[in-house]
Amino acid sequence: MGFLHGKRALIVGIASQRSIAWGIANAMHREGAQLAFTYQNDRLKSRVEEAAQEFGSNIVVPCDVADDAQIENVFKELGQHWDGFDILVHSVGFAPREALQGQYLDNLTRENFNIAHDISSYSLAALAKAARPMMKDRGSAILTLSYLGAVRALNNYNVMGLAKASLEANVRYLAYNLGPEGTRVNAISAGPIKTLAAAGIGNFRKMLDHVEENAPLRRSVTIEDVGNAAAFLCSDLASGITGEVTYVDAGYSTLG
Ligand code: 0WD
Repeated sequence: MGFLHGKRALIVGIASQRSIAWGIANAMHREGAQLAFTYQNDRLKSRVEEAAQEFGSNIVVPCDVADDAQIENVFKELGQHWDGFDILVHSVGFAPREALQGQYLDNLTRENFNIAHDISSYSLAALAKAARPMMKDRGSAILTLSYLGAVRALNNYNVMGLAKASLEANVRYLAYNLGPEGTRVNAISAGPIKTLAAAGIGNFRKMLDHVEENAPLRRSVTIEDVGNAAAFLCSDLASGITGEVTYVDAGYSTLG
């Protein structure tokens, strides 16, 4: 029996089979969790429906996290299938493409700043707030995805680094707020992985090569590496861990 047997998980953020959320869904499914999914827009709907089918689920709900009404609706619809659930995976991030090229100040605008923080950080708290009644008092877990650019100034990551710093603070405040009702909140800071979102970051290939040559494990990480760590962090095996950022990056962040 898998270590997530009997758990129900909502996965937000599948865009393709390369998505980190796909790796997480795969590991959680393997460990016995029942899954539900959201998709951002009609362009991604059929892909997410395929994912759901592959993971034995028929719960697929629209959710653009920029839209409050859609966030409310997710849990209304989910409530028609489940009376409660145990795991919320937030694997969503976005900044306008031009903000992720060149120097930080080159393409910094109030609008780019707001979009990056809204989609990449605020959405975690908004989803946690809307999910709260269905997750409380059952030993639930919330997980989000961060990146090293939250704590170090990195080439091209720019305003997204600020948004990830906000996201990591969000994890600590949510953990403090929701801890008394038994809900844990954690982040995984993943090493670079070639996904759709990553393709938007300037010189991504160079970053990946650098990690593969220098990380202690001399490789980059995969969505399977991240998926397995996510499954653990959202399981009862991690019952004493909350408010943490766990690095799944082949050790890269430990280098001086
Ligand atoms: O190297 C990487 N790939 C890393 C990614 C290293 C460390 C962290 N991360 C983070 C990302 O910042 C993000 O928070 O992991 C998370 C997942 O990213 P991913 O798996 O790399 O990217 P992708 O497969 O593109 O999924 C992100 C998805 C979006 O995809 P597109 O490509 O269409 O932007 O986030 C979703 C969307 O499906 N998304 C939204 N979902 C709902 N509402 C929204 C939105 N407004 N915007 C983006």
